[in-house]
Amino acid sequence: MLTYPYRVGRVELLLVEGDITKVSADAIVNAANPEVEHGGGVAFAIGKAAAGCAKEYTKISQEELRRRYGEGRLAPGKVLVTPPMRLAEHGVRAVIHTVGPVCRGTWNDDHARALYAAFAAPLEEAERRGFASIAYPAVSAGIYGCPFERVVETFAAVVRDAGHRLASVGSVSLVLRERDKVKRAREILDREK
Ligand code: AR6
Repeated sequence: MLTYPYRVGRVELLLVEGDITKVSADAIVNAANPEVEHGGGVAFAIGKAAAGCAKEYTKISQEELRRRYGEGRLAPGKVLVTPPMRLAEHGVRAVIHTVGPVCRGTWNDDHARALYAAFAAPLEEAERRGFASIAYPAVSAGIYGCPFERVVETFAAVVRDAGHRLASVGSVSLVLRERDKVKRAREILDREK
């Protein structure tokens, strides 16, 4: 996969062009909805790649949600961890679900705060579990309609802010499928260097 490396303090930030279900990282992050119902977008792709069937992975995720939190919704800023199943074949040890804000083409301070929390929480979880690497999709930049540039900037801010606290995680990837998005993300990350 085409990879563009950046250094943020002691953390390596990797911009990767490709399919997140093919990435080798200790943890991959899912852009979930509060019901962890993996019906579309990257969630569907991860569910299908992990369990062979997205519906089956939804069932596993919803059972884990009830077991972990005793309720049927994943709150913003919280994470749910589910087993990698078939993703373990290329080294994935956990899928970490996070819920980003619904922007519908708009952007305000509430969106900014919610997206920051949605990116930060999986990184903290990965650190807690002693993982060395984590890979994210562009949370909220698809069906939830947040502006792509703001999503990339928020991701970069989370990595920058967490950098000095991380002892275990040394590599944080943002995985984008489309080449034009990678180009736009590179422009943003190059600007912030
Ligand atoms: N690899 C990498 N990126 C991908 C892949 C993939 N295989 N598939 C899609 N993307 P979205 P959201 C990109 O809509 O906006 C789901 O149905 C995609 O191009 O998946 O947070 C959930 O269940 C986009 O840039 O997530 C929720 O209901 C990015 O991943 C809802 O969508 C995120 O797009 C969440 O919406």
